[in-house]
Amino acid sequence: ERDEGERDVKERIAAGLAAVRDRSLAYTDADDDLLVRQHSPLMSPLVWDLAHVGNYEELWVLRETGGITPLRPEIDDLYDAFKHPRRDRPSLPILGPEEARRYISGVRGRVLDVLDAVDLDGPDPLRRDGFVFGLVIQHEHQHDETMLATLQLSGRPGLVAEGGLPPGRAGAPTGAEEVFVPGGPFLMGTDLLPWAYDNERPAHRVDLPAYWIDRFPVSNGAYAAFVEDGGYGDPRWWTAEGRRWLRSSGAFAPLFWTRDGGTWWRTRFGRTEPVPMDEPVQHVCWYEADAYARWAGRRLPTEAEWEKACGWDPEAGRARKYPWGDGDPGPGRANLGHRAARPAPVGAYPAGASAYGAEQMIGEVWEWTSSHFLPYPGFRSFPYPEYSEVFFGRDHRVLRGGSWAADPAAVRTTFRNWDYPVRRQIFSGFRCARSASREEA
Ligand code: AVJ
Ligand code: FE
Repeated sequence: ERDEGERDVKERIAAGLAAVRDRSLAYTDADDDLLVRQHSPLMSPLVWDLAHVGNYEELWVLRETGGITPLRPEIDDLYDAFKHPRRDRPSLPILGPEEARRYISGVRGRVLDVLDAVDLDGPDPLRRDGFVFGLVIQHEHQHDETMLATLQLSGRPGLVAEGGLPPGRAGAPTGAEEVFVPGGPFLMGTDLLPWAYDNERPAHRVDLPAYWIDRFPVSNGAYAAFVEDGGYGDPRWWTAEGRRWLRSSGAFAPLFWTRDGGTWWRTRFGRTEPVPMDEPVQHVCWYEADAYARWAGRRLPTEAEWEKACGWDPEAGRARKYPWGDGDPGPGRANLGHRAARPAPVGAYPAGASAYGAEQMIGEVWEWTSSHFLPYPGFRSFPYPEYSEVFFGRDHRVLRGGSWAADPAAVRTTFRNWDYPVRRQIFSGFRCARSASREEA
């Protein structure tokens, strides 16, 4: 029985590896020129990401887990994200598209051999429950989301699938509705989810005062009201750093928005359309999210507030893997996995509501929180400090929830993403919160 369980896990891993590779190859099914060119100094050439995920897989599965002699030790340095910042990557002697595809498929063939032979029930924490395979699957999905952001910046058309998303809900056009989260302790983070990253561990008790949090992510319509109220020109709403960012960026609206003929338009994946006012706003940086919240008389939720509203089940006294429970995200619960290349309208997923009634917390947009990316009490780096530990500090803000471009394999209530507060080429939005008054609490 134990063996059969392990076989099932191995089958799931093999399917996960195949699915993420299909996705990577689909995103890089393009002319060589598009793949080797740098579309923004913020991003790597796509062909760098492609070989980098294979190199990561070689390091962790073939060398660390399988004890296999390095296939191409001479290229390790080129794909080390810490040695070469993104803006410098085009000038490196990296593998060309054909060579990169050959390299990653050679790695993958041997990875499947390692998977076949490995003992997933043993004491080694890299092997146990297939952790190392979860690591590479999630890593590749995260790079795929990054590649999708690069493709959007490149202007390449053709990645916008039509339809496939449920409609919004009447009465929720602006999303100006809140849910109440009573004060009290909850368990933040996890000790139980086998593929959770080190930064999600350990589970620990956090006691929060009562608060209100938006039922939905802030919509384009609500955000447009801030823009049209002169929000970008009013220093009251911006922190000093936010004002510096405004001056240096010249931003006047979310990235990809333009104004023409009294209408807001947005250009994504080579296509221009009127901004859909009932969709969650995306491509705002942390400073914009923070300024909007202040204008609205609110604030961003802390990371702990976000996680409690998303995942805590107060009746059961336990955390759920997803807002609705532990069942896998399906097309009726959340907008994940690049179904339609856009967020779904506000109110589209009543079946995905959390115990407290918050909706669309998983999928749609990564949601900025007010929190810096810091270790949980008792944090231990695993399996290497360069995934999380070196990023802890005050440089980054935490994003939660996962976007429409994130894959279910790399999304859960405890999952933590982080970025610089100036970044907005990512699929980022937010929702607001406010502390409850004494009477409300
Ligand atoms: C967690 C999305 C911030 O892309 O920099 C990829 C994920 N880590 N390769 C990133 C990651 C190593 C990371 N983020
Ligand atoms: Fe990486």
